[in-house]
Amino acid sequence: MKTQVAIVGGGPAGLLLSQLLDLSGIDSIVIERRSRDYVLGRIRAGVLEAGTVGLLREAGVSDRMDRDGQTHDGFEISWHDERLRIDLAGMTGKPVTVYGQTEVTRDLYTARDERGGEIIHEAEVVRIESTESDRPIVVFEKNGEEHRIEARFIAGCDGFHGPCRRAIPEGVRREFVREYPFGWLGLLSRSKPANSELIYAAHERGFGLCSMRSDAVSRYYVQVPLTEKLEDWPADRFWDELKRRIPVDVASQLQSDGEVLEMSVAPLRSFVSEPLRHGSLFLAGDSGHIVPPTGAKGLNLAASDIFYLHRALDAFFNSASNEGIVNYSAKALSRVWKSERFSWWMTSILHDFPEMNAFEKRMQKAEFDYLAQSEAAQRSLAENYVGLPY
Ligand code: RFL
Ligand code: PHB
Repeated sequence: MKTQVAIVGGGPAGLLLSQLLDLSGIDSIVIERRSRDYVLGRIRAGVLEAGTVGLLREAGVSDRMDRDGQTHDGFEISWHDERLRIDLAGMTGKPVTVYGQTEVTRDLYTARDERGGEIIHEAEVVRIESTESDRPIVVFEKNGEEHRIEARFIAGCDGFHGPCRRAIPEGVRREFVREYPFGWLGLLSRSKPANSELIYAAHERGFGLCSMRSDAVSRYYVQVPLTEKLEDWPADRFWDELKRRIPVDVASQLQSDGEVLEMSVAPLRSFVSEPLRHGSLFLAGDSGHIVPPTGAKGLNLAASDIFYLHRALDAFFNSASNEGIVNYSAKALSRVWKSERFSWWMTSILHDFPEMNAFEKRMQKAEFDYLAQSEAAQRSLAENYVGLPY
């Protein structure tokens, strides 16, 4: 098989890249390890920055998002029963859009089908060869047989556990990691959201988040120790714990009798791998970096990587310019590191860290009080939450 760009991974990053390339007249093949149903069964991010929304519109996949997505002009942070609203639209002129990653991915699959895009499912990439040449090769296994794709470029959109990052030689690659000693236990429920806007709740018992997917589907999270097992958390225990961490007037609005659609635990991690290009291989999205979900940045960073990568490949194939290719890693990393900082900071001020002493606990409360009193601090938070410019 031959193509211009071989894309490893059919998550949001890989699918969005294949769609944008197609619109620029560039061929690609997407290779995805899982089935389509499996990919669409994963419940992940829910908040889209205005830049991501703009890119999805450019990709021609925005009809459902523009119809069903919720525009949020603000969100709240709480400390026990004290509530603070961050006026995103008032401070930045931009809202965020609440529309689930599952729906984004579904819209991208539909668009790829309509344009006859090639996506090979249940095909596991096992090796990447000749990345330092201009004829790199992707080797994948499907139905017990090995296949090869020869391409001009390879886009590693294969998530944190995929093989592409490891194809960059160890002497070249540098990894930066911060692991957090807790995870988020999430619950998706068929119920009216407890509040019309998101609430990030800091509490001595640990962090809690009230989010949503629509007027009829809510998404909640509680911080849990990494040792915690899903089977130890029947829904009743989850609701009890969440209610203790969120402001009492919000807890009174919580509908805990709706059907539970999904529960899962995700570890929290900050991670960056540098560089994001080696020869003809690019990394984009979670394959190159991970943020803890507290800033709602994971999916949005995947989108900004794809923005830069699409522009670079379009200039290469359609205008014979190498510049975007050469600059991709530095440009993408510059935005990645700022989102890493924001996600790390949000995580640090809102969670209960087991190793924190009394002084550090007071520092967290002081951060909250400063935010509550300072418009400058709120503006900085708002600017980061709606997304820094591309
Ligand atoms: P994805 O979505 O992980 O997609 C990568 C795809 O690559 C495939 N793959 C392979 N394909 C072929 N051959 C191989 N050898 C392969 N190895 C892997 C995988 O099957 C997969 O389909 O990465 P992408 O496209 O970069 O998108 C990034 C986002 O998915 C991610 O940043 C966010 O979802 C992160 N994230 C969250 N972000 C938020 O903003 N809010 C959240 O609440 C939130 N929850 C989450 C999350 C990520 C999670 N992960 C990665 C475990 C919850 C979880 C559980
Ligand atoms: C979600 O709705 O899943 C969600 C929202 C905001 C976050 C993280 C997750 O910061």
